[in-house]
Amino acid sequence: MQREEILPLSIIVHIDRFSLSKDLQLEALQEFKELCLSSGTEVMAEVSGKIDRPSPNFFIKQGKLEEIKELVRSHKAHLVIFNNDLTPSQERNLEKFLGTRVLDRTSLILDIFATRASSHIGKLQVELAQLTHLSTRLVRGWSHLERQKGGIGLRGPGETQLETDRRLIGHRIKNLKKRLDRAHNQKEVNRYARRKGKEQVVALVGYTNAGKTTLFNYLTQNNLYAADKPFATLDSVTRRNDMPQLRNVLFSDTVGFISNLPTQLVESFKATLDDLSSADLLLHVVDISDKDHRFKVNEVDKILKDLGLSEKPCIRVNNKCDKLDILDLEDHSKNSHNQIWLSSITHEGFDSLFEAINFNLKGKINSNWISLSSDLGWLRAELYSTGGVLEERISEEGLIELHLESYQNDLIKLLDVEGFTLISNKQTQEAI
Ligand SMILES: Nc1nc2c(ncn2[C@@H]2O[C@H](COP(=O)(O)OP(=O)(O)OP(=O)(O)O)[C@@H](O)[C@H]2O)c(=O)[nH]1
Ligand SMILES: [Mg+2]
Repeated sequence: MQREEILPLSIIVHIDRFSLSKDLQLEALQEFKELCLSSGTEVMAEVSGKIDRPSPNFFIKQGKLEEIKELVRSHKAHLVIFNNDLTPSQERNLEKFLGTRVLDRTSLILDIFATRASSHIGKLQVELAQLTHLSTRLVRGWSHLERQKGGIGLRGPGETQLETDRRLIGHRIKNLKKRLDRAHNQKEVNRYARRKGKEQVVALVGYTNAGKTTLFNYLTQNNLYAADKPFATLDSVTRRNDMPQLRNVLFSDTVGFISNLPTQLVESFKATLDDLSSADLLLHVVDISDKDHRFKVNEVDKILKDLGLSEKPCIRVNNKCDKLDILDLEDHSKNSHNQIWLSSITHEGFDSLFEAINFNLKGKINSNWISLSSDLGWLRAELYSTGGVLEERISEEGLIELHLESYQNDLIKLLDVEGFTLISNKQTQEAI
């Protein structure tokens, strides 16, 4: 379908409906402005205000309406963008009164997504979101379409144009869903292949612009697109870890979240976000230098809860520490297994991240004496290759005994191997 074109000169309007504090209101306006700029429009003026109850006809009150009209006139603006969701009739009434195009927040975000989607799945998802958005508008009253007769060859017998439009959109939505399912089944196969192997998946999640892709690129030595603008990433990508401190780990980079994410987007991206449910561990990446980070952390937590991911093991990664005055990032008193501090640009603080990831995926490190039966020479070699063997001796019965340092979960797996016996220590055995 055709993308709505955003014209260059715009007036942006932020109407607060929830009585936010002055600071939060300014932040919301700033974020909205960045969204508008990144969609490729020039912002000529900003209007903000507050309402308790939106007017059904115009959303805003008469005074604001006049103020915006005057700004449109003096700046010769082509477009008024609202940081709110408008009903189709409010949008139409506003367009008529102001004599310009009017976009609401959902249309704006959909528009940005449409320009950024590059992969096959990404494009399908955005089109599905746009069509779903459009179809609600059709149902809720695009009565003018009914007057557009003459679509020869398009209409079924006795249908009005509105019915035809709905039917065509309905078909297209169904078709898109089918194609998306197929594309995801293909990914499902890949996921199954991974499950059969030894690999574990660590997914990066977080608010848009937190630095997920920059962190991902370092961990996997990739070169995906990262940029100082919202929604730089739209497609989830999974790649093998490239850090020697981690073994058998895959990292997934995902689309960033934003507050008031349009429902159509969440629905359409559900399949992509569903990938998160198969992850073994989440890294919640936070831009700790952003003074609004607490609000953003809450928004991300809310979305994770909606997606049923609250119970998933999660490490909070406070990123962009280089922008703050934190002297020693390796100071472990600040770090724990579920919260660490680092900089994806200077690469400080990563030892703590590796430790936390290993702890979450594999449990504690223990050292134990174990014995191997004579046919387990291959396992002895494998254990040596992990670097975990501290000492070796031969028992009185002639068995190989190794003093082994290993992660608890690895050790549990080894206990299934016939001929592998744990000799010590009592404490570990109880823990297992
Ligand atoms: N100073 C500093 N800048 C960083 C750091 N990590 C990322 N950035 C910058 O932050 C901006 C956003 O980074 P991305 O990696 O694209 O962020 P993202 O979370 O992937 O964003 P979306 O894909 O839009 O959700 C870029 O300009 C990065 O260079 C960091 O540790 N320190
Ligand atoms: Mg990204």
